[in-house]
Parts: sequence; structure tokens; C-alpha cells
Amino acid sequence: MCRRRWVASSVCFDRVVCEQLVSRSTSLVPCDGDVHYFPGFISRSEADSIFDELVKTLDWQTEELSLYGKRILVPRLVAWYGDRGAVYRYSGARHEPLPWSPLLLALRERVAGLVPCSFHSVLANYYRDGTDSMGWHSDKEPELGLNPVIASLSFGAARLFKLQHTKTKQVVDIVLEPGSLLLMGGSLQHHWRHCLPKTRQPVSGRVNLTFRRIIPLANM
Ligand SMILES: O=C(O)CCC(=O)C(=O)O
Repeated sequence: MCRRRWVASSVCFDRVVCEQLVSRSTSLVPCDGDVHYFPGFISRSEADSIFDELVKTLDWQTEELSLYGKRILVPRLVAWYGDRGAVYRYSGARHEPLPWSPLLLALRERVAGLVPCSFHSVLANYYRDGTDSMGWHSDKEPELGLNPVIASLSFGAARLFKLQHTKTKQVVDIVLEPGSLLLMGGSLQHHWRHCLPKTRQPVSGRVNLTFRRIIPLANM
């Protein structure tokens, strides 16, 4: 029962990815998943003003994570918004979403123009400078479904995003420019991990929004 639902949702996502994207871009990874990059999805001047508004208006939180039994501060600020009930468990904690802000809803609409997927939630990350980062991980928590499509918008400073195949160790680097959209889909999260490394370059702030579907665990 549960498996059928997962298969059904992944078929729907695959169809979305094929119909909307394959004719317009090629995947940046050679196998085991899809990664599509759209620089200039939002113009530079608009992206800059969206960056300022996101920094000012989102409810940024510092977060802790448990590593080898120790609580450590996550090196970035985080905010989680979404539909009621779009509860997401990551980094050992349960995250209740805040209600959508008008700006986040408008951005979800913009993304839906390209990817007609009903995203229930968005994880916002604020990297204040080059010492803020996100470590290697895959987005494969059960509530994201079997083969999640994740739409990632970037604002503020350009930063390097790295993908690494878990078996072959092949690395793919992408510089995420302000106003860009990155789509990850297919079986990517099962075969590749990704990170946003620290940098010694003097970089200003960056906000990343990852739109996600959440399948309540009770429904699985
Ligand atoms: O900031 C980024 O571009 C990466 C975000 C990310 O990996 C995530 O939210 O899972």
C-alpha cells in the first residue's frame, strides 16, 4: 500500500521532470538522477531586492544538531515555512512550518510556472558569510517521498554547490548564481550527496530556498 503510493508519486515527478525540462536543458549529472540549472530564472536586480526582503522578513533561527552525542550549532540560519502539517524531521529534530509569507508564496508560484509540482513547504537557509556552510548530505528523509523533486532558488552572493556520487566518487561543481533555479529529481538523492562548502573568499550573504513536497508520515 505504502509502496504503491510512493511509486505513484515518483512516476508523477518523473513525468513532470521529463515534460517540462528535458526539452529545455540537459542534466548536469551523468547518471543516477537529474540536476537542471537555470541561471537568470529571476533577473539580477529583482533577485537582489528579494534577497534584502528575505533577510529582513523571514524568521531566522539558529539551529542545533546532534553529532556523536554532542549538540553543535549549525553554521547558518534556518527558517521553515509551509502548509499546515508539513512537518519535516531533519538533523535529529522535528520542524513545524511557519505559515507561508506573501513573498514565499509568490516565489512558489514562479517556480510552479516551470515545474507544476505542488510544493508544500520551503526550507530557507541564510549563509551570512563564507564561514557559513552546509555539510555533505542527501535529502532522503521519508516524508520527502521516494524520488523527491527539489527546486532550489538562490539569492545574494554566488556560492559553490558540490555534488558527489556515493559509489564512483565523481564530483560535479556548480556555482549557484543569484536569481538561479536548480532542480534536483529522479533517483538523485539515493546516489549523490551534496554540500555547500565554506569558502575563504570574502563573500557577502546568501539566501537559498529549497521548495519541497512533504508527504505526512501518517499517510505512508
Ligand atoms: O544552500 C544550498 O544551495 C544548499 C541547500 C541544501 O543542500 C539543502 O537545503 O538541502
